[in-house]
Amino acid sequence: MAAAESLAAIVDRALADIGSSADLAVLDEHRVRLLGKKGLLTDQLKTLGALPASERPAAGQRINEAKESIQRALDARRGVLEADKLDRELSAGAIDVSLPGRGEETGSVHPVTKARLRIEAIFKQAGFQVVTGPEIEDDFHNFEALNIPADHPARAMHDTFYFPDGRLLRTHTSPVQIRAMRVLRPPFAVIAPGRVYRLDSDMTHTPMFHQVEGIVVGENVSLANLKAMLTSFVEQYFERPLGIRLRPSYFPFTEPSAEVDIECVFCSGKGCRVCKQTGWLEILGSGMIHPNVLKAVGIDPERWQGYAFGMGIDRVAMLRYDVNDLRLFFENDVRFLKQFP
Ligand code: 2U9
Repeated sequence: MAAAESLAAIVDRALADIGSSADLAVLDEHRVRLLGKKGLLTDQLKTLGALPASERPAAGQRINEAKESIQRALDARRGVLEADKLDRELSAGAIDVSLPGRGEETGSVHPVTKARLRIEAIFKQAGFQVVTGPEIEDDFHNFEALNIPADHPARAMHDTFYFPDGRLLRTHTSPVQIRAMRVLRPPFAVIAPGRVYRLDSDMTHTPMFHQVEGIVVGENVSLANLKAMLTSFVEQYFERPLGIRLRPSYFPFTEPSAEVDIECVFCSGKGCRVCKQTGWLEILGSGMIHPNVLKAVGIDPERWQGYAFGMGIDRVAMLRYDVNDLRLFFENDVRFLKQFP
């Protein structure tokens, strides 16, 4: 019975040591000392051999029970110490969620995009549908359907980028409207904003720029309707009424055609450097859709008429946001872009 008593004493002391372990390292030292390969309980098992065979099973069982109770105490204490440790770490590294962030800089909408969205909103409100289409086009949609046949001198004006297979980068957004007109039945009103490409590069031209074109097709649509609509557009876009004038011009896809000037937004028509002392700024081209164009998309020109207009978005963005060099729009210098929050 002496061995059993000393086993009980070992377990009592072990449980007390485990219960008073202040941290996980101390607890682990106890585990090794008690249950390790050279530990106290292992020593106890080794004494079994010295016992008479009849006593061995009962003694072995007592040692195993002692090991189990020590193991349970170790597990329980480890659970407590680990939870304490986690608590301490969490409170030491606490995050104050009310502190301001480290200053992610917010981006801003590019001025050309701002101008486009503004233009779209004005036309949408007037009942126009916004349509888009491919930037890589074929000859038919970019030229042929717009009354610009192969030998037409206007082709030279367009400075087209061609692909080896004869396809091209659209030189205007008119092909988008050709595609739309082949699907829509009159009456309809659409605008086509987007990137266009021309082999041209200087102070006032970039090889890629942005256009918005619009067409209205219906019964009894007239040049007077066009002028009224453009007057209203200009007033909304520049947020003040501005004089507008139409000058006769020529485009293959409209007849008659007119260039549209607005009263200079910088000098209100008095004459300044920007308007070259004329008091007027040219911002649009326009006209009545040529009967050949209507025929090319299967619309009967005897029954339906339409007006059309086109303008450079970059150009009207420059006027609205007071930018004096077109190239600034395409350099993506953050110091420039930051000025349009
Ligand atoms: C269809 C029929 C006719 C669109 C038009 C203009 C006049 C025009 C220029 C303005 C400045 C291009 O960006 S710019 O260089 N555009 O002068 N565009 S009429 O006429 C159309 C369009 C589609 C089916």
